[in-house]
Amino acid sequence: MGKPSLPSGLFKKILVANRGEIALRVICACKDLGIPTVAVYSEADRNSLPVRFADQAICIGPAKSARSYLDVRSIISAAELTNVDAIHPGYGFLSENAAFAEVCRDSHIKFIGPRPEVISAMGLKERARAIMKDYGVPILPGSEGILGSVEEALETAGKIGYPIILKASAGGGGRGMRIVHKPEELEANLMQAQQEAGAAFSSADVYLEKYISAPRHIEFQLLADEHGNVEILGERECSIQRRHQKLLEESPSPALRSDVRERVSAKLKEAIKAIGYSNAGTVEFLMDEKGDLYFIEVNARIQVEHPVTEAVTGIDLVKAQIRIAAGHTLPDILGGPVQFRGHAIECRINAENPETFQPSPGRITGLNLPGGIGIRVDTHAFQDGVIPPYYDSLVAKLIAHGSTRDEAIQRMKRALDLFIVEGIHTSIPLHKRILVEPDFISGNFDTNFIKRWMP
Ligand code: MV4
Repeated sequence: MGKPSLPSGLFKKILVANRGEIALRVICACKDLGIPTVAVYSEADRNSLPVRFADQAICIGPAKSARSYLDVRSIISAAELTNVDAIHPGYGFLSENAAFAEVCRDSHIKFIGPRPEVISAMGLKERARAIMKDYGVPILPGSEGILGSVEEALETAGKIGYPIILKASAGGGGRGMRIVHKPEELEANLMQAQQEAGAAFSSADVYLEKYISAPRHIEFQLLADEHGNVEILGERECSIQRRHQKLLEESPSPALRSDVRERVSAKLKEAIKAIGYSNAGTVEFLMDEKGDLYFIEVNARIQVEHPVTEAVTGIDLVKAQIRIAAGHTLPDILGGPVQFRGHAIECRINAENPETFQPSPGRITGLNLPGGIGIRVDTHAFQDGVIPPYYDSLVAKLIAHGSTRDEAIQRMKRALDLFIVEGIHTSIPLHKRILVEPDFISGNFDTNFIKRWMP
């Protein structure tokens, strides 16, 4: 008898538990794999493109997310009614909800993502931090585990030196953090951090780290299958952000030294294998002024900015997620060593006032999407389509690829000039300004770039 044959089949039908550009992106990957799709939509999204382009569509509730895209019972009912065998959660909404992944498992529907136990573990930031430390992934100096007392916090902070940052273990993405500059402020801040964490995340667990005041935000993309194979697909530079909302991402990072990239990638690969992680995934790091990387958190989902990695590697990450969930092996999916080509940049085009950042929902009365060599647009926007006020304000992602960073910047500027959206305000003018800033062009920036520039 030979080795048991690995599954080469795919899913019969996939339900897309999301909306907007990512729902459309998942439908496209399914079309490329020949898999029929079911769109679910709220009453506000009845006339949206995912509804038009999926093979079937089911209304799951009113506009408010809590009663539609976050309503597990509605989504599972739609899945059972349409007889799908898998659900793709996209990003946001239920994408990192371990309870939802468990309901899927109990309903015999494959959740396209990591196992529920792994989602839970990665959702606890202090646990993820401890695991990474065990496998030699660099972390910032800080508390060993959850803080048990003010005395412990004072002792740890005293040892590592101020400023320090208190983080809610169940928080993440910038929620539930407090910076403390001196010992006299520690007790009150710890009490408030624990109180707020308990209220917001139903866990009062808080840990402590050395605070880096002007870091770069760099994240590694990975793919991991259900057979222990892991590939690291390089990094993305995500420092151009405002209040934890990324505005522009690129790959490779203009600041990451190749020896640091290689060292961290190798450690990460071992850690991800040990965790039993499977899916696409992102591991976030902070870079200090010396150019060293420190782990901060794991995102167990496909991310908004995944197309920049797709551009430089040529790998369809959403297709890979689906094949991984169907039991395919990474060597089969990738078909050879990962190769990196050139440089890619993504601009997030939001429906918002470029000066005040206020949301600007409404009807798109005129639209011209750019194209041409090196340009990709991921969007659910269309002429006369409406951007509803209930969800995040992302209307399009504009991705420029070139053989060098300069060529990618030139192509991005050209595409922004040809990108016309009428009827709503967008962040296009803001992106045009960023791309001509000397500090952006030289690659000399950190997470304070926007704040410093438009206070
Ligand atoms: C930090 C930090 C400085 N020092 N941790 C914000 C998002 C969350 N993933 C972690 N965050 C931060 N953690 C230490 N020890 C600064 C931030 C931070 C930040 C990180 C990435 C991108 C943008 C940011 C904006 C403000 C603060």
